[in-house]
Amino acid sequence: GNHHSATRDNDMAGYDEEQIKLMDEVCIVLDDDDKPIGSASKKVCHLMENIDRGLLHRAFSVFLFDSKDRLLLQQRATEKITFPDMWTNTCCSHPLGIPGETGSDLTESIQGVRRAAVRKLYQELGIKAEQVPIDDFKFLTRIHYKSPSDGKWGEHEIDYILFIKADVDLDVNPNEVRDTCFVSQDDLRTMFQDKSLKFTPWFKLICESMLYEWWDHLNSGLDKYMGEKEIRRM
Ligand code: DMA
Ligand code: MN
Repeated sequence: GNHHSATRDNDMAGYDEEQIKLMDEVCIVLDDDDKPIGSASKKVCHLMENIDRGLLHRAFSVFLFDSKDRLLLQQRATEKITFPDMWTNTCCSHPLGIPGETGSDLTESIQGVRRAAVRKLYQELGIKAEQVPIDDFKFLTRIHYKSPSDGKWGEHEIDYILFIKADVDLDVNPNEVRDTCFVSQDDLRTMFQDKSLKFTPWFKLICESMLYEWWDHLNSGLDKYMGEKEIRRM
């Protein structure tokens, strides 16, 4: 029949079973202005052959800071199909095409990505919902970017940037996350000097543009950066 599932695709051979199943998640397909125009599987959205034809989807990137203003980083698991083993911000994923995570105006879509963020902080890092209250996620801006992963796979997203300050307990899912660490601004600058470490392209873009300026204003003055309506094209 036509019951299409990434689980049974030949071109998924050799990848991790759990990660293959997650390729059946339903992502929100967008036009260039972040308006939902349909949906497609995570697999379809991340194949370069579709990205090269313009397929774009919605995503989010969480930056979680502890009470000492250190940023929580993760190293992606070797099992990840896209960007394995790379260091990146706290948590990234996609709001799904389900009630509560979709939204067409900015207010609704921010609520959607916040809910998705709570869901994935638990699934990847074991952070309990009560430690990351939904209203504590601060929406900064949206970044539209495209990056190949390995030729076959890549990203083409409008990425919602969310900051949250919270002290959390971690219970890491090893199928998602290989390692974690908390870093100061100096620690992160030092990590970037280390040629043996690989970083995801979106994390590099954010570090090279606004991250340190936002980080400087974590405890006062962040308001003027929050809720940006314009989509930053990178
Ligand atoms: C996708 O992240 C989102 C961005 C911003 C790159 P991901 O590959 O970690 O998604 P998932 O955890 O759902 O596999
Ligand atoms: Mn994506």
